[in-house]
Amino acid sequence: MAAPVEIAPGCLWWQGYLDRAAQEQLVAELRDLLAQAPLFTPRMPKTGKPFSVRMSNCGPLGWVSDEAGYRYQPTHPETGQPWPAFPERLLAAWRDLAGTALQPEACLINWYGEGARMGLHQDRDEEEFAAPVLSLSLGDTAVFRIGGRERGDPTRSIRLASGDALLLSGPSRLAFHGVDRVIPGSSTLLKQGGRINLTLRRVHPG
Ligand code: MD3
Ligand code: FE
Repeated sequence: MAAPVEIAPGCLWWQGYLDRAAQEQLVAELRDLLAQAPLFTPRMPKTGKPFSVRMSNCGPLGWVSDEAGYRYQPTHPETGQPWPAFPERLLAAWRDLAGTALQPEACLINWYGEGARMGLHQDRDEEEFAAPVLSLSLGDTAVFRIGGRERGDPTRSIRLASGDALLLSGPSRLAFHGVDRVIPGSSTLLKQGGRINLTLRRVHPG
């Protein structure tokens, strides 16, 4: 495995962590998984304004958002079914890169179609910030931005390409971050284009 680049304190970036064959295998597993737990359109708390990113989850817990608020729950918000199990390849990535003996409890699946983006935010709905978050990117390249713990802190931008892994630990765990845009046609992995981001997370303290 190539050495990671530290793009902000505690934020490690492995370019090309997954080779093409591993990316294709993961996409095939995700196709089956999304047939069980279909993508849903999250809505903003209170206003109900839809996100441009569509989502699903796997693992014991999943992140959902609607008029009632942001939360983790064990079931899909539309089907009421438990989330599917983690694909083995995701657990292997966590073992390789996360640097903790704790198991992940949730994996949020973000799907970016044409024009989808994610505004600058912090991930604070977990009850555990000591554990890292691990992100894997598949499909079209994203222009990803990360700053500091305050919204106004300076930011740095990197392009997350298909197969890249990003670990958010230490000070970067509570950094503001977002996706400014996705570059159409930048990958041949997903036949219909678009981008998938997977984030493995710990929700509760060990
Ligand atoms: C920095 N996802 O799901 S992945 C998210 O590309 C999210 O879909 C983006 O932000 C995406 O919450 C960014 C990289 C990432 C993931 C989680 C983080 C960066 C993070 C948590 C804390 C700090
Ligand atoms: Fe986030």
